[in-house]
Amino acid sequence: MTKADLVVVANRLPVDRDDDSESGWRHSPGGLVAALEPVMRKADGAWVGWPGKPDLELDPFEFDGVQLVPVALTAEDVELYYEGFSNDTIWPLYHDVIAAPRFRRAWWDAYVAVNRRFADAAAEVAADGATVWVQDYQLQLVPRMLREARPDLTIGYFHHIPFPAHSLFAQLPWRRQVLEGLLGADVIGFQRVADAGEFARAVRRQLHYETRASGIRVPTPTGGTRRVLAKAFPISIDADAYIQLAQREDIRARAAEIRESLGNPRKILLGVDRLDYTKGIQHRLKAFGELLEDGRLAVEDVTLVQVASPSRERVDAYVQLRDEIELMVGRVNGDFDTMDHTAIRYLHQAYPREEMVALYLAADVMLVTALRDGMNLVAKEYVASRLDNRGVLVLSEFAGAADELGSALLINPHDIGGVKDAIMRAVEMPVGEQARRMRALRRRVREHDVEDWSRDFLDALGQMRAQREDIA
Ligand code: GDG
Repeated sequence: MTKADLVVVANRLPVDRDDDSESGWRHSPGGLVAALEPVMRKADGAWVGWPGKPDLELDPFEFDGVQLVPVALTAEDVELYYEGFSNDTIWPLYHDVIAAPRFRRAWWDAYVAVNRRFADAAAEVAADGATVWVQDYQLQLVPRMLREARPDLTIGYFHHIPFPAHSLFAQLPWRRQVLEGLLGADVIGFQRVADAGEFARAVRRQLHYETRASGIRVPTPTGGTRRVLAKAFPISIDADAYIQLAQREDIRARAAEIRESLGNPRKILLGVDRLDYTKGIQHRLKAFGELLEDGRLAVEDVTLVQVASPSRERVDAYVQLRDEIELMVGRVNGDFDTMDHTAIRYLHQAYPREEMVALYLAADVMLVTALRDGMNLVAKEYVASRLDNRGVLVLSEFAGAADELGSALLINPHDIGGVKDAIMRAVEMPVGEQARRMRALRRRVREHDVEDWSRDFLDALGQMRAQREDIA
């Protein structure tokens, strides 16, 4: 195996199985892959991750100039480490306990064992003095495991989801181990300034380490201290890619076709989410249903398109959520549909990116009503696609994106009355105001895209390395 100077460690490899292609693999869509691939190619990079199917044992292979290092997971690992501890303990706990987290010791044991496997794979492929960048909540123990195995490495970790308030985090039976795991990194990146603040607070309360601004002093085994940087690096999208898609004639034609097929309503509202209880889909449906009931909106004039792409379908809370959402959609449509018009066009499906952009172009109002969300890239994708500066973004203040996208109509999704008023304001907003707001939103997304994000993070890591070398 060739050793790599830059190693990304993520739960998933950046590829999906594709039996029709020559290599048997294709790129999985997503901004992270797009952002990191150019840097990875330049740096002789390697990517450590799970290939996405249980019990698949594969040797490392090269794909499009990047070395991929598969980590095998058994069906039991998937159940305990991934569906269990990652998605039924950490995910609900870190999203403000919107669903009840379940604490199972067997899940934790599997989480430790699988994190160890990822750390071992990364330690093996990393060249002497390499940089390793660990991604997200499935792998919170990897930074420390790696540091112990390979003190020569510079280690970064980026947390894509929120970090909770200490009163919630404190519920976790393994809270100290998780904090120690993360503190193995030199740089710990969060989406929002508030997330970094909550992390520092948890470190002070649980471990009694000294924290100052973004710096944390972590004791070393030799009796000294090591400085860890914990700060916000808000993630973004590949804005140019969305701009290019939004310019394509076929995609623009498809947007017109979508409007046509909905009966050319005066206004189209859009929601695009993984079907997840953090996204506030029910709050959105409730607000929209009440507006129809109140007569403030009429089904002939307005349609809500809700794409809820299938997600985590083997976790109980998601099965229940799907039932609840589909019941609500059925009720609203049953009450308000006519032969010619539908209130909610609900799609429990995943679409190619081209179709998503066509939907963004077709939508007059984008509804992002997350109850808690690390960032929410959909909000940024909508904004980037609106080349004509028309359209209105309604955005939850509980999504990380709200820190940057202050020109959206910001809402508290729990305040249904407030959500209804914001929807009305969006539907009735004069084009001048739409343009003013959209221009500001687009400027922010274009000026801070995902390439800037990865460069900022890797620069911070580089500085930490330089400081360490200075001291040594
Ligand atoms: C996590 C954090 C943070 C969705 N349905 C389809 C589809 N998508 C794409 C969207 C967007 C992505 O998936 C979803 O990203 P989000 O940011 O909205 O949400 P999470 O999946 O929860 O992501 C989040 C993110 O990590 C990055 O750090 O922002 O807070 O929870 O790109 O467009 N794409 C396609 N078909 C679909 O049906 N092609």
